[in-house]
Amino acid sequence: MGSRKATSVLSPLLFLALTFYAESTDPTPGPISNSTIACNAKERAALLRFKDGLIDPSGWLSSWRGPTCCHWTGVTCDEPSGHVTAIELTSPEFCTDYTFGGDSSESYTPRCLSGELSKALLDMEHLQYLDLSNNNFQGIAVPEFIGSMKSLRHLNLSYASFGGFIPASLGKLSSLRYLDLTVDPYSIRGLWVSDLHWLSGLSSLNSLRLVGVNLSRASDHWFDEVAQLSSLVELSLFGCELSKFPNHSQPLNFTSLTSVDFSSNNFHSSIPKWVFEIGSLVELQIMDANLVGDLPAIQEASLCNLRKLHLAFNNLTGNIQGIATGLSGCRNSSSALEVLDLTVNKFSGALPDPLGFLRYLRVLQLSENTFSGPIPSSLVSLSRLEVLDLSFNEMNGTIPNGIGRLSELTTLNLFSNSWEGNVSEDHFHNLTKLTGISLSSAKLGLLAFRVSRNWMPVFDLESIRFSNCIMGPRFPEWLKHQKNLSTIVLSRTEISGRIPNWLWIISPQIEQLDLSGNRIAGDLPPRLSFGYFSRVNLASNRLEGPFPLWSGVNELSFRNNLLSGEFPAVAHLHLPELKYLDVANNSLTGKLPSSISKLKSLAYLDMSQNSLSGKVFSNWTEMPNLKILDLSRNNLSSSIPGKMCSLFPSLEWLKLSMNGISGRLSSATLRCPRLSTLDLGENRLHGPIPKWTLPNLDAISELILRANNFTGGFSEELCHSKNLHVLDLSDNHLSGSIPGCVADMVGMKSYGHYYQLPLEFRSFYKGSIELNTKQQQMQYLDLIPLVNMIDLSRNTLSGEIPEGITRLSFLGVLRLSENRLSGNIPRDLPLLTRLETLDLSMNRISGTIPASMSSMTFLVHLNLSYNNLSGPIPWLNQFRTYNMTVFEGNPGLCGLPLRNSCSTHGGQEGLDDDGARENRDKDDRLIDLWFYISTGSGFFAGFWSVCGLLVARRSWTE
Ligand SMILES: *C1O[C@H](CO)[C@@H](O)[C@H](O)[C@H]1NC(C)=O
Ligand SMILES: *[C@@H]1O[C@H](CO)[C@@H](O)[C@H](O)[C@H]1NC(C)=O
Ligand SMILES: *[C@@H]1O[C@H](CO)[C@@H](O)[C@H](O)[C@H]1NC(C)=O
Ligand SMILES: *[C@@H]1O[C@H](CO)[C@@H](O)[C@H](O)[C@H]1NC(C)=O
Repeated sequence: MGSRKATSVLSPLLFLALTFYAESTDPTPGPISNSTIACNAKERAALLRFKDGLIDPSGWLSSWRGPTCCHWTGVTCDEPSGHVTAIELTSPEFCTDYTFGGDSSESYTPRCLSGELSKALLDMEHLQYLDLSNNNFQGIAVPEFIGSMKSLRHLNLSYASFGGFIPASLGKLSSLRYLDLTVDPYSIRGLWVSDLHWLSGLSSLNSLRLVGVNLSRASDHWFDEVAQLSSLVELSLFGCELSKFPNHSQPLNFTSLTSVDFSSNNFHSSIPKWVFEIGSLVELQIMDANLVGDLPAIQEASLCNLRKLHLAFNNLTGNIQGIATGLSGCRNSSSALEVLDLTVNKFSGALPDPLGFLRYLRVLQLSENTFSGPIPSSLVSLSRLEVLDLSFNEMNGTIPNGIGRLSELTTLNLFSNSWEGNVSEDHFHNLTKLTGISLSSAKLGLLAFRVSRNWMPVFDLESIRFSNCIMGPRFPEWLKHQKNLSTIVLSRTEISGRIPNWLWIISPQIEQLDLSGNRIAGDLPPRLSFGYFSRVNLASNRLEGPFPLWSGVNELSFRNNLLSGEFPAVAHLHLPELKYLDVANNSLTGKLPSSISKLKSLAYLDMSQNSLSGKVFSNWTEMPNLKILDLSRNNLSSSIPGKMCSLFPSLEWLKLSMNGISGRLSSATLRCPRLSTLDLGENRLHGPIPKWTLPNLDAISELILRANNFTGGFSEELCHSKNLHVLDLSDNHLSGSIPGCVADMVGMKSYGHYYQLPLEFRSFYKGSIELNTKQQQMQYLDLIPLVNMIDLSRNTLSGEIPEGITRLSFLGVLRLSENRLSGNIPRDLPLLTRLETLDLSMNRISGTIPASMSSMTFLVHLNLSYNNLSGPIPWLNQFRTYNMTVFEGNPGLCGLPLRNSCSTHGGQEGLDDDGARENRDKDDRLIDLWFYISTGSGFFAGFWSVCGLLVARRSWTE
């Protein structure tokens, strides 16, 4: 899980890591050492004018006075001529825009230059080296005249907040070896080019760094220009908004290009062949660049100099045989490869055996691809390997115990594959440097971790993550000797019994503890302190006793345990950091203390399925951050206060179903601006359903008021909600007719804009709602968005079913049973091609069953019983799967599966007048049409793609 989370924040970090890394590989020598010669008078005057143009609040250039200008800070002269050859004023501080004007609490003034660059620089005709990096020139342009500084060999204006267009005059600097115009990614300034033709003038350039410069206007030709720089050693075009990765057919003239970085662009294409034809490459990085497709064919021994290959965070496909080929056949019988990082791509196939011949390999990161097959046995001969990450793939087989010989290994990540067999002490024999290990298999029972009880491992772990791997029944004793543990994940490992005391003793160093899904029993220590902002998940065990007060914890789950007693009224004094609390399905009793609302950081609170009582929200204070609140299935009473939305201004998900909540619902209750899921089902609310108003009307996507005592009519505003896709008003006393405006419910016309739990909660628990979508109540988790349903059953609605309901093209469930509806079944019902459940039973519906309904091949659950339907049952397709209970109680119906056949049934022949024949012809045409459409789209494929997905979690009513 951790590694998945990390990916979303990676890009900016990557940027920093990479650019700072690049900082240390300057191939040009720095300024020549200082001397005691007197400086040239003209150049001394020029330096003073240059200084005058600068703003220097810290007095950094205070040494710039007196005659010996060669001794001034940052100035270097040539011996014996006294010409100024170098100005190096790179700030050692953070001078970026966001530190400027930031906290100015201290009197300390950082050494940061701003102001302007004086033309006086032109008077230093021997200046070879100019470095003004890390200052803040507040968006001034790179001056045009720099192009006339003919002697310049080294120009570094990186991280200095220059802005605007880069002048093409830079192309006149024919002696330039080093050019760095890197833009600070956090700066509000930006640098652009209108084209890159000027690059061709820089024929001596060794190092080109345009990190963060917007090259989008040069995107079509950028490589043509770059390809002419045949002396390049280093090229970094990280984050340059390049959108083309061109093919290039002419032979490339690079002979010394060793380092290339094209990361963080948006190529949306495959890697062109030429990239792997640069035989001099030592380091190649193209991460997070929207690369797609297979790798190009790579010639044998073409990557023999390559030490680092980073292609992580793309969508590359195919196998990695080509890379293995390019790395093989090298002289000295080994490639130089040290780092191979293909994390987060779509590479597939088995890992090629030759991977094991890369004897310099230190880092092998292949996680989050779809590699399959076993770990190649050759891998265990990579004696320099420090990081092996194969997690989140589809690999299988046993884990070779030769891994235990990889004595340099610090990180071994084998999480989330389909491993099987046993992992034993042998697997760790020589891993003295191991600090992190993760291991899990696809399902419990395939993989076991078996070590002797008194095993003393040779390593000292900081992090262990085991899941779906049998380690129990005893709690692993050997962990006791691991003194630096901060992450302990042993979920679904068949551990039972009590948690040993030593684990609680190290709680202050724990950042993550996950023992969920075991059979751990016993009481918990009432007081502990965990590491600050730690995450503790003990869900689905057999833990007992009162709710403990563990400080430092940020995320806490005791879901599915046996905790009892009252929720402590002092919790907020001990758990002020708590953001996530899940105590659902325990045995908490007593009044829910109003002081729980003093847990001001709470964003997620689930206390459903306990026996909590008391008046709901009585005396609660505002909980500004609460987004998700589930108190369903308790014994809470009283009415919902009108100020609920001001108590929870951030509320998105509210579930209070199955309590004893009574009273009327005030319209103020419905004005939470972000509330998208509201489940108040199975309470004792009464009175009319209040008028819905904006903005909540547009936010609401799931509304469940089932099984209360609501009266009055269907609230027509609901027809105009933009997102409502689950509407359950069943089992109330609603009367009147179903308004024709239901035809306008846009939420029922697509799957799509639906509520999802905020990202930060998704790894923990997915909010669920219970719905009567089939014959029974089902619990829906992440599939809620695929359920579009209207349930108005068990009310006293009358009138006809509005014909417009057939325009709700994505409706999956329509239940109108047990009302007083009359009229006919809408003739265009087959337009509802996704309807899975239709229940019209126990109404007064008359007329015939439209024969076209037999084309509704998705319709799995149908109930038409106890109405006044008549005529023949269209015994075709899906209808042949229905049994007689679907049709019973309609005395006028005939034919299979009922016993009364149509020919013997009185009045059946009477249908054969002209009007009826016309109707039947129309129906037959519809059958043809709909049958064609439904078979054309593949009945079974379609059926399983929707219904198969909808296989929801076991119904709690079972
Ligand atoms: C350069 O000259 C200054 C002034 O004489 C002196 O303080 C400094 O140590 C010298 N630096 C080197 C590297 O010789
Ligand atoms: C490589 O050099 C040759 C000869 O100088 C030149 O004709 C060719 O265009 C160069 N290739 C590239 C890609 O610039
Ligand atoms: C891969 O492609 C999908 C679909 O186009 C896109 O959503 C995703 O962001 C891409 N992933 C990467 C790492 O580029
Ligand atoms: C691994 O999976 C492949 C299919 O991907 C299968 O053919 C092979 O038998 C599996 N091997 C083991 C050891 O389960």
